[in-house]
Amino acid sequence: MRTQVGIVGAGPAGLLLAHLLRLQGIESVVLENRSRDYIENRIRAGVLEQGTVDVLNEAGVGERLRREGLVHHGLEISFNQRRHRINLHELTGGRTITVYGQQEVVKDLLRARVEAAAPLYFEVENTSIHALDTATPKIRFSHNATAHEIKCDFIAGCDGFHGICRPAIPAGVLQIFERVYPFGWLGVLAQSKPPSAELIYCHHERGFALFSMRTPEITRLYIQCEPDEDLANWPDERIWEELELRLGASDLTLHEGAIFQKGVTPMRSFVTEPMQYGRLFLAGDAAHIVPPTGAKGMNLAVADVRILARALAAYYQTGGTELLNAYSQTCLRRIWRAEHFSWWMTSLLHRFPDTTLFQQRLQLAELDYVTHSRAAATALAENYVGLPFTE
Ligand code: RFL
Ligand code: PHB
Repeated sequence: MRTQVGIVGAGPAGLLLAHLLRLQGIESVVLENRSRDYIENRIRAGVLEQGTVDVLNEAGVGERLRREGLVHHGLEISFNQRRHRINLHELTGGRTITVYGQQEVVKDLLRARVEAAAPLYFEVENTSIHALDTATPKIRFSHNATAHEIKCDFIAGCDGFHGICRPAIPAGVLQIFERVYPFGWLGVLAQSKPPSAELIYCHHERGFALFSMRTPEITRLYIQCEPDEDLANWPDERIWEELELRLGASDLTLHEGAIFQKGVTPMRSFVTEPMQYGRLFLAGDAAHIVPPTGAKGMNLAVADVRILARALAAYYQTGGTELLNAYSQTCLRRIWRAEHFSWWMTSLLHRFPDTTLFQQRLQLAELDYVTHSRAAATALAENYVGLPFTE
């Protein structure tokens, strides 16, 4: 097989890149090691920045998002048994966020790919990449027990944190920056009306909790837990009890509906520099991870592939490699801003196992400042809704 851009991974990064390239008349082949059913039902992110929504709309895949996405003008932060609203819309000159499940974005992009009859292979095995520092890098994989090789002009490593592309870069090329947090999130989906129409981020002495949603009838809830927590420790009654305590609100009702999905996410910050080696370009979680407290992961994946698609389009139009050569640097500016914001939100809201009274007082002082100073609230708001694309 021959293609222009070989794309490993059909998450938001890989699928959106394939779509943006197709709009520019650039061919690609997408390889995914899971089944279509699996990736359409994998529960992950839920908050889309304004810029992400704009990219999806401009790319013609925003029709259902506009219909079903829940536009939020603010969020709430709870501490010391009191809730404080951050008016995102007002503080950012009219910007908003949209709650729409990542798997819905994946479904919309998959449908566009399938309707265009563009190449996409599910359940591939033994993916490996070769000759990255030549003009014809190659991807090898097997599909239905048959071995294949694709000769590409470029390879996009969109295969997430545990993928094969980043590890294929020779030792010594990449610099890794990493921080692992001493806690995780237990996330559940429940068939019940969310307690509030907006997200509530809770700082509590028993640990962090987050009240989010997917639809007006489905709530998405998170509880700070051990990084390697055993789900067996969390029967449904304990989850509701703990959420009630951490929400600490007498004016809100926590509707206890059927919990139909449970999972534990460890938390880390991770950046690789550069995000390129020869003709391999990394995008999304393959290159960087943020803890989910800032709701930035999927948005960064979208921002990366927007830059990559534009750089590849420029190359095919003019032969120029200027934008491709600048890819890492261009992306890393936004990535490090999001890394800082995600680390800051995580540090502000969680209970650290080795915390001291001094650190707890600092957290409360910062929470008080963020919820009472317009300048501090504006800093939170502009990061949360996402900085505008300037590149
Ligand atoms: P993905 O989605 O992991 O996709 C990578 C794809 O590559 C496939 N793959 C391979 N395919 C072929 N060959 C191989 N050898 C392969 N190895 C892997 C995988 O099966 C997969 O389909 O990465 P991508 O596209 O970079 O997208 C990144 C996002 O998924 C991620 O950043 C977000 O989910 C993070 N995240 C959040 N981000 C937000 O922007 N807002 C949020 O509110 C938000 N909340 C979250 C989150 C992540 C969470 N978890 C579970 C980690 C909440 C949670 C709980
Ligand atoms: C979610 O709804 O899944 C969600 C919302 C906000 C976050 C993380 C996850 O910070």
